[in-house]
Amino acid sequence: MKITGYEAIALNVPEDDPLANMPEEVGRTRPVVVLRLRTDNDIEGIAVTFYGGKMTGSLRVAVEELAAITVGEDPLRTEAIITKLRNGTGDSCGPGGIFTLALSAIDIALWDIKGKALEQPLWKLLGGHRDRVATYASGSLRRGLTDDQAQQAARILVQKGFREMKTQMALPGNPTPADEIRRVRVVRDAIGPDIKLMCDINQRWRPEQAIDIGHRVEDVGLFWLEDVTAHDDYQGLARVTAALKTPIAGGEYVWGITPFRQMLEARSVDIVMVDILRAGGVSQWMKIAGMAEAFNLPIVSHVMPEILVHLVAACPNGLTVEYMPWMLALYEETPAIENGELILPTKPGLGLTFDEKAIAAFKA
Ligand code: SMN
Ligand code: MG
Repeated sequence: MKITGYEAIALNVPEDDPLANMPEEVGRTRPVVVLRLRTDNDIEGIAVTFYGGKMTGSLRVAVEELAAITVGEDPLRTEAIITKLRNGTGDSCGPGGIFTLALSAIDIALWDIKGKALEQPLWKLLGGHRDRVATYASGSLRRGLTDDQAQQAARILVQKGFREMKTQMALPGNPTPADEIRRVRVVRDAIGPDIKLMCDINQRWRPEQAIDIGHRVEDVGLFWLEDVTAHDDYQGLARVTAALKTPIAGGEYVWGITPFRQMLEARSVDIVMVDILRAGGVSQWMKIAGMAEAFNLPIVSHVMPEILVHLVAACPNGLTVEYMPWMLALYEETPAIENGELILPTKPGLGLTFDEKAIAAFKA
């Protein structure tokens, strides 16, 4: 089998909130690039990449330039292709930025091809530890909402059957610690004691602020506090992690695999969150999962549940899948949720088919 062709298209996908219909800003879109990688036996591997913002045009070109280097290669030889791509760019424009975002798209499409060629769903190829996996609603309980809106959205998520959900602190404006604490308390009041509640800070606090507010919300019983300070302040994170009873999650902003070593050795986090696009695709995500396992730590996903469900379910230390629904509209069908758990697909590869009408409608 050989790679014969490719196409990358830039899209603007609505950043709406299909889970609780509580968007912070109506009509906002997210620029993304979708990739189709084709083989001589008519298999098409697909992938999505983003974080390019106003450079999404450049990201699309980068994906096509890397895809061109893969033509003629055997798509099952993932690591050989990754090395060829690194060499092809002089090995100097990674491990961060557009190179890695483009590499990740290629790697995801290669794994989709691998699954389709071997007629197995990706989660089984990667280890197949479980066939259903916990998931949490994300993207609804955002910091820009009022307390009332957050409560209303949280109740809708519970009614929809979610057993886990994520909210945010580091509220807009100049919140006092009391304002921050009130937000998680009102959400907890709305959902009751038995729903797992996570809270994302998106790097907006100082370590000492995280320790102060973290102590004050301990009785809320958060499942985790996420990205409480700058992602690469490994020692600062470690101080927060050591000081608080609430588990600290982090890692989505980290590029490649090597910084995870520093992060784990410094005991910066209790729960390792890996973004597949910043990590370098399926191949690198799985290596980081193994590293986390060696440190006796659980691993969780970031965005794109339709893809990440495979990876989290594959690992013995996979904890839960972030159900961030932004990209679901790109596909004809996405994994179902039953009793608050995602059901693993049985179709080969990613088990996803682009909805061609949606792709045409979202074209940038
Ligand atoms: C997040 C960051 C970037 C894009 C989407 C979502 C957020 C999360 O940090 O963890 O959901
Ligand atoms: Mg986050």
